[in-house]
Amino acid sequence: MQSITLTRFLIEQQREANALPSELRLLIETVARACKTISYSVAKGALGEVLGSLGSENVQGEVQKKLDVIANELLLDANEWGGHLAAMASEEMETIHRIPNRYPKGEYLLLFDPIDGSSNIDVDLSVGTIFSVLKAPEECSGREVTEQDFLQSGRNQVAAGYAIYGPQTLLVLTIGTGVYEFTLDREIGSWRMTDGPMQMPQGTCEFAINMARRKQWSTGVARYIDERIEGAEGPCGKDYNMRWTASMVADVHRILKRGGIFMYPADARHPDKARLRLMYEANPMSFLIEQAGGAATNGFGPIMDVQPNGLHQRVGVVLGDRAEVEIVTEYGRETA
Ligand code: AFP
Repeated sequence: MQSITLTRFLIEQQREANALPSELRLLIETVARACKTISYSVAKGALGEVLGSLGSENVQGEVQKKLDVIANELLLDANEWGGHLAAMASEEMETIHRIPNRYPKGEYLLLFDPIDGSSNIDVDLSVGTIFSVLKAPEECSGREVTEQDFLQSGRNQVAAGYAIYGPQTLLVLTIGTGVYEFTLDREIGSWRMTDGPMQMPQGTCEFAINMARRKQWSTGVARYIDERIEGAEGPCGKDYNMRWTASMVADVHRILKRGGIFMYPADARHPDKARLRLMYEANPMSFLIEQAGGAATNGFGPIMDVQPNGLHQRVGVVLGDRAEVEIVTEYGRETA
C-alpha cells in the first residue's frame, strides 16, 4: 500500500486523536510547504547563487549565510497571511514578527531556526529547519502580542518538528501523539509518510559531542566522555563510536533513527554561556526526543521544564538514550 501523505495523516489525526484543531493542521501544512521551497533552494547550491555569506551578522553575532536570510523570508512570507498565527520568532530576527494588520490573526505562535547548521551549507553537508508551535496566551486576543507571550516552557508546545535537507529531504513532526517521518517525493512534490510512530533505539553505544570544546566541560561531562573513550577496558565495559556533524538536525535525526546521545553542554566556567538556543532548537528537539522515548536535559533537569527568560536564551543540551542521559546527570550531581 502506498504511504500516506502528510495531509491525509494530519486529517486522520484530527479525526482520531482529536489532537489537532483545523487551524493547527493548516499551520503545519503551511510550514511543510515552506520547507519544501527551502529544500529546492538548498539543492540548487552554487547554481542558484544561494551559497556564501552576506557579510552581515544576525542577533546572535553570527555571520549570516545567504540561505539563512532566504529561508527566513520564505517562512515569514508563507505564514503571515494564513490567519493561523498571532506572531512569529526566528533565530535570524532580534525581536518578534507580528502579523501585519492587513492579515487575519490566529491563536498560535511559531518559532523557528530557518537554517540550522548553516556553517555546513557551503560544504554540502546536511542542514535543516527547526520549528516549534505554542499557543498565544488568551489575553493576547485583546492586545498586541509581545515577546513575553513567547516565553513559555517547552511543555506548552502543541507541535514541533524539523526538515532535514540531506540525501533525502525529510520532515519529522510531533503534535504530542508520537513522532512521524515524511519523505519529500520530488516527482509530485508531496510529503509521504516513511516512518512512525518512531521509538528511538536504546542502548546504542554512540555519542555526539564537539571534542574541541573540552575545556568548557564540567568534570562530570569529562568523566562521562573519558569513560566512553576507554571503552571495553574501562568502567563502561563496551566500546563506543563517535559522530559529530555540527548540524543539530542531522545529529538528532541519527539519534532518533539509530539511538545514541547528543551533547552540547553549557560552558562549566560560565553556566549562562551555552551554544544552543532554548526556544527554537532545544525545546522542539526535546519534544521530539521525549515523544520517541528518549530523554532531554540541560545536564541537570528536563529542558522542557526550563522557564525561559529571553527569546534567544541559550541552554546546555544532553539528549537521546535515557540511560546515557541519566548517567551524565548523575555524574553532574556527584561533581556539583
Ligand atoms: P550553525 O547554524 O551556526 O552552523 O550552528 C549549528 C549549531 O547551532 C547546531 O546545529 C550544531 O549542533 C552546533 O551549532 C555546532 O556547533 P559547533 O560548530 O561549535 O560544533
